[in-house]
Amino acid sequence: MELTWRWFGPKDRIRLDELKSIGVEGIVTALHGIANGEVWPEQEIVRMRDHIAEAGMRWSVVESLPVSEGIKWGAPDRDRLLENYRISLENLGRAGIHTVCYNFMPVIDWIRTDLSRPTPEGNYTLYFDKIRFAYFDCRILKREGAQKDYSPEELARVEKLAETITEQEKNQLVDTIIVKTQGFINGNIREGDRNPVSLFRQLLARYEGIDRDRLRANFKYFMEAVAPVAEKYGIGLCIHPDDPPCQVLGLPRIVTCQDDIDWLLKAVDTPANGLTFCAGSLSSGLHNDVPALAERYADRTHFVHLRSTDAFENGDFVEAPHTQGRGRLIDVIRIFEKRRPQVPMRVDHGLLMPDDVGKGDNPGYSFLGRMYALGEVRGMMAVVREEMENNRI
Ligand code: DNO
Repeated sequence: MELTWRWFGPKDRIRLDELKSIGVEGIVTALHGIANGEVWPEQEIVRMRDHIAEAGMRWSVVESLPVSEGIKWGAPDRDRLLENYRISLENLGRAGIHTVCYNFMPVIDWIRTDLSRPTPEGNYTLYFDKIRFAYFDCRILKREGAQKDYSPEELARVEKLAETITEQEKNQLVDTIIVKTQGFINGNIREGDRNPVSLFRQLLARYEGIDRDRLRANFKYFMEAVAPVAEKYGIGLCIHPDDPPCQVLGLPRIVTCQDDIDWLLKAVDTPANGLTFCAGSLSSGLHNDVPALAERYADRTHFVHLRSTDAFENGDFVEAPHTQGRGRLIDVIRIFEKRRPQVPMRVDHGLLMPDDVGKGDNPGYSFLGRMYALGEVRGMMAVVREEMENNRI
C-alpha cells in the first residue's frame, strides 16, 4: 500500500518536509478554505498539487470533497449542488488526482464524547461513551422522541449522570460532539459559531421524514449524477463508513454494515463507486467482522484507513493501539498488500502523546501519536511482505 498522511494544508503546524522524512509517500488533503457546495477551482487544485510535489510527494487522495447537506436530504436546489460537485471532480481529474473520499452521514460526521481520555501509559485517546451521548441527546438537545432510542437501563444511567454532571462538563460535551470533531473536516458547525446547539437542531429538522430508504434513494441519485464524470477521468470515489456504524440522533445512516455496503456498491455498479475501507469505523460496530469485510470489498476499495477500536457490549468504544483491538489490522494489511498493493493507506487517529499536548492539532491528528502508529503499521507491513516473499501467505 502507498503510505499516505492526512495533512490539513499550509496552516497545518506539521510540515511537509517532516512528513517526507518519516517515509510518507503521498498526501491526503482537501481545499479546506472552500465552503461546502462551492466549486473547487482548477488553479487552486493545481497550486496545492504542485506545492506537495515540490516537497517530493504527491497529492494522492482528496479527503474530503464534501457532499452538501442539500444533496443528502434532497433539497430543491440539489441539481445545482450536484453540478458544482461534477465540476470540482472534473477539475480534480484534469489535475491528475484520482482518489476522492467523501461521506454520506447526515448532519454529523464522526462522533466522540471525550477527546482526551487518559491511557495507563500517560497518553490520551478518543472515547465514545454511550450514556454521555444519550445525555447530550435527551437532556441537552432535548430531541423529541429521543428516549425511544435508549433502553430503560440506559435512561436510568442518564438520570444518574444528570445528578452529578457539572456545567463545565455539559459545555465540553457539546463542544466535543458537535464543534471540535466537526469544524476541521468542513462539517456543518465550525469553531466560533454562536449557539451551536440551536444551529444543530435546525440541521436535524431538515431530516424529518427522511428515513433510510429516502437517504439511500438520495445516495443513488447523487452517485448516478457524479459517476459518469468520475469514470471519464478515472477517478475512484470512495465513501467513508459511518462512525460509529449505527443510527444516531434519529438520523438515518446507510454505511454501517455488510448489507449496507453491498447495497450501495450495487446501486451504481461501477468501479468509480468505491469504498474507503476505514477499519476503525467498521470495527466499532460489534456486528462487523473487519477482515471478512476487507476480503469482500478489496476490489472496490480505493483508500484504506488503518486504525482499530475496542468496542463494548454497553455501546462504548475507544481507539485501540494499531496493533490490537477489533480492527485486526495485521489481517487487513495481509489482504490489501496481497490484493491491492498500490492502494493509498493512511493511519488514522493517533494517540495524543505527552509532547503532542497543547500543540493545537485537530483531535485524533497529533504528530507523534500518528507517527508512532505509522511505525507500528510499517512494522506489520514489513512482516506481511516478508510472508509474501517466502510464499507463506
Ligand atoms: C475523522 C474522519 C472523517 C472522514 C470523513 C470522510 O477523523 O475519518 O471525518 O474524514 O467522514 O468524508
